[in-house]
Amino acid sequence: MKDQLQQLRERALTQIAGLMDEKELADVRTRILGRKGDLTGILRGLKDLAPEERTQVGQLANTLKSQLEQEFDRAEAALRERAERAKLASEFIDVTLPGRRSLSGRSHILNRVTQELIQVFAGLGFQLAEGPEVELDYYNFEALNIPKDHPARDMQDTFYFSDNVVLRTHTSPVQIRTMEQQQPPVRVICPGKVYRRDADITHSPMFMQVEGLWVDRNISLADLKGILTAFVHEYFGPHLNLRFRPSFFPFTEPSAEVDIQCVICGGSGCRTCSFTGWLEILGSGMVDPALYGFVNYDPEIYSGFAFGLGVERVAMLKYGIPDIRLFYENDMRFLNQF
Ligand code: 2U9
Repeated sequence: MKDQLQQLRERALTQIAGLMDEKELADVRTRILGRKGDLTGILRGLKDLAPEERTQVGQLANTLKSQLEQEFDRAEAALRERAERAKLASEFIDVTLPGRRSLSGRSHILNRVTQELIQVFAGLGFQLAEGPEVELDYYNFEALNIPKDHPARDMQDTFYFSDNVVLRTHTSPVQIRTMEQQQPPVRVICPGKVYRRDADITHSPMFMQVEGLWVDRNISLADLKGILTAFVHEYFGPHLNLRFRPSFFPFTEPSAEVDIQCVICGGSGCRTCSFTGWLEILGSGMVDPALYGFVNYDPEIYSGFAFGLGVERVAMLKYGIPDIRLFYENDMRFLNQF
C-alpha cells in the first residue's frame, strides 16, 4: 500500500503540473481526492492491514492528502491569476488613442428645402395637403384638362402601370382631390415626389415638387403676383428683382413663369443664368375655369391661381449645385455640406 500511495503521489503531482484551467483542476481533484477518488480507493484496503502497519499507512495517507490539497490549492491560485491576467490583457484600452466620432443622422437637403418652402407658404396662409404617388390617369391628366390625345402629355413623359394607373408626373392631382373634398376657400401647398421619363444633369426620373393652389371668391392675377412676390422675397432675399413672363400650361389661363434675378451673379450675367441675368424659378397661372367643372365649383363664383416649382432646381440655385444627380448618389461628402 505504501507503494500505491507513492505511485499516486507521483501521478497526482505530474497531473497537477500539467493542469490547463480551473475546470480541469476541479475534475482531477475529484478523481484523486473525492469520495470515490483514487486515494479513498487505496484507503479502503486499510482494514486488511495489521494494526501497527495500519497506523503507519494511515498517517502516510493523511500526510499525502494534505500535501496534495496544498498542491491543488497552489495550482488553483496560479491558474486563477493566469486567467485574470489574460482577461486584463484582452480588455486593454489604450486611452491615448483618438476617440471614435459617432455619426449622427440629419435630414436630406431636399427634405430640408421642402420644409423651408412649406414654412414660407404656411406663413402666407397655405395648408399642407398630400396624396398618393401612384395615381389614376383621371387625376393626373383628365381632370387637369389634359385628355388622352392632348399633345401636352408628351411634355410629361409618363411611367405607366396600366392604361389608367400612372406614377404621378406632378402633385396637381392632390389639388384636384382636395377640391373634390371641400368647397372654397381652398388654400393648399402640396409637396411630394413626382416621376417623369427624363434623365440628364438637370433632370431626374424622380424629383420633388411643391405646388400651391388658392381658390376663393375674387381671386385675381394681382393675388397671384402678390403671393409669389412675397414668397420670392421671403425665401431668396427681400431686395431680389423678379419678373412674370407669359407662358402656357394646359391647366392655367393665363399662365406665367416667374424669373428671379440671378442669385449667383446678381443679374450681370454668368454661366448659371446663361448670361441672361435671370433664373426661371416657378410656373404659375390662373386656374382654367374648365377645371372647376370636374370638381363641381361654380366658375361664375370662384376663381383661383396655382403655381409649381421643382425643389431640386430651387436647391441647386440656392446652393450653387451644378448636377441634379448629386442629390441622389448618397455621397456623404456632398450631403454633409448642408
Ligand atoms: C390645379 C390647377 C393648376 C400647377 C402649376 C406649374 C404651373 C408649373 C412646373 C414647375 C417646375 C412643373 O416641377 S416642374 O417641372 N409647374 O410650372 N404648376 S401651374 O397648376 C395647377 C395645379 C393644380 C388644380
